[in-house]
Amino acid sequence: MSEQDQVSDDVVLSELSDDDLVIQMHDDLYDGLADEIVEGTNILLGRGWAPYDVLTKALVEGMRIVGVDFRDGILFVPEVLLAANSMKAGMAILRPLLAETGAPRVGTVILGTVKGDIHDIGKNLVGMMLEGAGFDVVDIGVNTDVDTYIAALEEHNADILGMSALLTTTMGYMKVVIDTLEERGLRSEYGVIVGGAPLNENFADEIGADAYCRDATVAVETAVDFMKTRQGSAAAQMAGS
Ligand code: B1M
Repeated sequence: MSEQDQVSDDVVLSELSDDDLVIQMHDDLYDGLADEIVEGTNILLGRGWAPYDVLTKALVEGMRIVGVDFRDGILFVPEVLLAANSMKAGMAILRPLLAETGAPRVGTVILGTVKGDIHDIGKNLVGMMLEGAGFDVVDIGVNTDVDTYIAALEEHNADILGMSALLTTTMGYMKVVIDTLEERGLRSEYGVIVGGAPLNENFADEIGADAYCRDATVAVETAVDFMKTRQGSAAAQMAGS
């Protein structure tokens, strides 16, 4: 047993104050301790925390810290994978809670990480939040090529295409997808939202997306606004016909 495991074993999560527990969860995420993340998530929920707060304050913030040390060469891929799996274990508990708002169904979103890219935590989080806001979300996974995106849009009669990219080397693929939609005369059928850490507003404009979404909350707001506009123009068309 490593020294780190020993220290972790000595900590009784349920005896920590909320603030200390959140800090401990950041450490446990960093150390890739999925069981502890599950336990901490359940404790915070049991203390009345809103699922969204557990997600953002304990899990997303923990992952942000992991990202900094990954960038600085302190953590490497195997450790980051363990951290990611721990994060997913916590997210699995939160997912049904975030989805069960009873919101009416508002539209269908196809969600995927672009070709060449296997980062899926941000995408999954966006999917969870969209489901919670009443969207049907069809998650087509990672490393998604243009034909897979378009087949899913058509098969599910979708309203919105959501693309995620975490690498500067893969974000350009979003333009391939949008250009192909244009070429096939399909672009106006769908709203296209894009997100991921290396993106920004300018990039989204340049590739012809409808919106860049900084985070999952903005993705939900943007998707809801898009559906309102779409339903408004459909109603206006019907009134005019
Ligand atoms: Co990777 N990785 N990674 N990685 N990884 C980054 C992205 C990196 C910034 C790390 C770093 O150097 N600091 C760096 C990219 C550098 C660059 O491109 N400039 C990097 C690298 C280099 C790599 C590899 C190339 C490393 C290697 O192999 N040498 C490799 C690439 C693999 C590939 O994809 N082909 C790789 C691999 C991995 C792991 C497999 C180990 C793991 C992924 C596990 C998984 O996802 N299942 C991993 C992880 C975990 C990260 C970091 C540490 C964390 C990403 C994350 O999950 N963040 C990341 C560092 C960082 O981002 N700071 C890093 C938490 C998540 C909640 O945030 O995904 O940003 P995020 O999502 C946010 C917003 O961006 C937004 O909403 C979310 C939250 O609200 N958002 C959307 C995201 N998608 C959206 C879509 C929307 C709307 C909003 O609409 C559709």
